[in-house]
Amino acid sequence: MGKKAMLRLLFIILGWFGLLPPLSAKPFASDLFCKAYPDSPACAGTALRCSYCHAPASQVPNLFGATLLQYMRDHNLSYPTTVPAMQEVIEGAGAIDADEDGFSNLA
Ligand SMILES: [Ca+2]
Repeated sequence: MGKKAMLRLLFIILGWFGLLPPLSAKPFASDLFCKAYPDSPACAGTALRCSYCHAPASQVPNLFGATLLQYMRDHNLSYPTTVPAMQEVIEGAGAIDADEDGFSNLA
């Protein structure tokens, strides 16, 4: 048995016994959001829903998600990977009135 086949067999055995982490990890942004805003009702007792920033059952951003992306582009910010960076993006994009109803996104 070759080295590649041995590794494949090892992963199969480890996966069989549930010793490998799940391949589909929890979305990073929702974890970071709830660390940045632990008192947010959106994080109360549950993970932040994907629909907070994405269209249902897709990776396509909804209006708020699109506003976040636009804010990052406009301010030359990369995707937030720390709590302060997430707070900067949320608070910056939150001050915008994306749907033009007269209230900011976070109002
Ligand atoms: Ca609004």
